[in-house]
Amino acid sequence: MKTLITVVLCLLMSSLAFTQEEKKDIKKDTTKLEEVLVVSRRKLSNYRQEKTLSTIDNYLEKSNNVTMIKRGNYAWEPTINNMVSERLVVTIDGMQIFGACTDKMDPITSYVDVSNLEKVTIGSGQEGTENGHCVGGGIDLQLPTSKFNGSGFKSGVDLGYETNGNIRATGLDLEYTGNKFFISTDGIFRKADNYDAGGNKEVRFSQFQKYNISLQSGYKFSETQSIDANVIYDKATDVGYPALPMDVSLAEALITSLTHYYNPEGKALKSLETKLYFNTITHIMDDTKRPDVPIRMDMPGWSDTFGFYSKANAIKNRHHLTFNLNGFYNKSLAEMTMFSNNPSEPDMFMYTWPDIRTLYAGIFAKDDYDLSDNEKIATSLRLGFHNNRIAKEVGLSSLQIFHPNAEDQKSRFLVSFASNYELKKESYNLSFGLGYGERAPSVSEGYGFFLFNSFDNYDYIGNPDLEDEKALEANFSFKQKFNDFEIGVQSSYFYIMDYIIGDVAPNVSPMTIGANGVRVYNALDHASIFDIYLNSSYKISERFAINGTIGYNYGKGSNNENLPLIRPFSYFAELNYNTSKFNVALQLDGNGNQSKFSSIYGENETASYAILNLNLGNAFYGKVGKTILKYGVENILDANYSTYADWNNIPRPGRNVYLNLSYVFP
Ligand SMILES: [Cu+2]
Repeated sequence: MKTLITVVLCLLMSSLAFTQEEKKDIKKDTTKLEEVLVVSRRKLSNYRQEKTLSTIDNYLEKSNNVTMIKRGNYAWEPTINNMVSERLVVTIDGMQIFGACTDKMDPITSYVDVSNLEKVTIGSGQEGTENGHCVGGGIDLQLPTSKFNGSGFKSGVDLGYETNGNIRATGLDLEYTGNKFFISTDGIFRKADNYDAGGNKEVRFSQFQKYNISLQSGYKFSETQSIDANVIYDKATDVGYPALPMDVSLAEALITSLTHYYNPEGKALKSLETKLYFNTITHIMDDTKRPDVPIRMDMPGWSDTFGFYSKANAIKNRHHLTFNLNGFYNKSLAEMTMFSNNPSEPDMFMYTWPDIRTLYAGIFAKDDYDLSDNEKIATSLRLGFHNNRIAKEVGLSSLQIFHPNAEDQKSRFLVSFASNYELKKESYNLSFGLGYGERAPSVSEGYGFFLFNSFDNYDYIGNPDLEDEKALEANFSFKQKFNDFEIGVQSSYFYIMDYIIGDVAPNVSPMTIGANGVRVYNALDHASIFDIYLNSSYKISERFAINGTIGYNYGKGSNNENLPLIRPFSYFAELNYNTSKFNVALQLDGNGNQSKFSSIYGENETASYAILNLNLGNAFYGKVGKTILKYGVENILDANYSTYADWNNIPRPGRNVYLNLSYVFP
């Protein structure tokens, strides 16, 4: 292990005298706190040599600030700056959508696939508030923009196979683009059996199966106006969650939107985009395949969201202005039925989310002001009204057992603002910023009823009286180029007030058989989270390049305890060789041991690990199309390991050989 760290450090240091050109299709700028990952899956070289049929989860995981929490081999939960979903705003093309699982088995990212998306925008901290309020950051999964370029028919086929887990994936897309009309459709199917951890140890209940289809169509009325309709249907069945006591028999989403675009010419207003949307999610958990459960349960959940946004872009002198007026209405309902083992006793039924209605309306404004040709100040503000209502009366009376003063409604007024200075020079870039943001508690934090958390083995009860969580934030980044060498540092610090987390309720007995007890959501007076990443790259020659990243993260609460799910020391290094028709990359990816774990929240010390991956790609250009072949070996040394982000330490996949083939018919 130590030798590996030394190797990484040497790689970073040795490159400490030299720069790499910005890779064309990577658009990854370390000095900005907003990162754009282009889902360029049918290109030979893309960010960190990703597979063409890689999942969105895999894409996201390559970003510095993002870590994926894994409860199995499917539907990973993204975190930004060591903060989980409640502290983030995750949207699909600006649309709010909320998972229907009380146990976080269905993050939003699990309801789309790479075939649906064009790019992913990741904003760190208050840079992520364009679509909603957050503390940790925002992820917007962006759909393809409409095209009216008359390029005619186009199609593509993807085929993928991976040995570990016998993963099969097939994708097909067809598109027709005229001058006034376009239609495109795509479908993807993925099926996996249980995977093996290092040393051929089968991880039971790690299988999954899903398909996703989407249809997008647009019509251009005039030079300045067009309309676009989009439907995504995503259905996962037979999804195993080895880290949890239950699996999922159905996770289904229908995501629809209608968008109007207005792009006037020769005016200060450059674009006006208005979207109306609706999405509905059904989530059914399943314990019938588990051999021994103390009691059988049915736990379905539903989430429906209606919403709109209207987004304007304007340029006036040196100001680039963005406005976004948005609103949504969400209905979240989840139930639990416990089937008695003794036929003479009645089954028990309760609402785990008692039909919570959330109404939000807000406005966002941002001004990017060019101080000079290479200096910019960006200032943003979001104001919002947020209201929660408990629609099931029995849900309110149940919560009143723990919170006697709870009312059926609660309204909040939320504020976020941020300011960022950026300097871009020939050889270096510099930026720093300050921000303040607030967020409302999530449905589970506010209104959840006996939600079992298998991480710390407690049942959780929501708290309708929670204050807004508030965060002060400072960030800094710097990047310097020296000929062929480039080095960058990026860092952020969050001081979070009223940090929401569960408190043990000593006199309450849990509903879940075998649970340690009950926790009620409450807040720490404050908590601090800090992260710093050092990135470097060196272009050894025209075709050879190396790049590396090391990261350090820290998180502590006002109770002097470590916060849970804080990433330990991490490193990544890659040596790559690129030509226009072939590339190869050798990667080293690892973490130090997690010495600052949070035992009170169910963590133990996760050991250090390092894995090696080899990725290769070939491009063949024929008269009738292009073929991209990607293949390689992941975890070459078959290490048996788990990371701090693996729920209940479920081990990661061992050695895996993969092959992805894409054919693009022009
Ligand atoms: Cu679930």
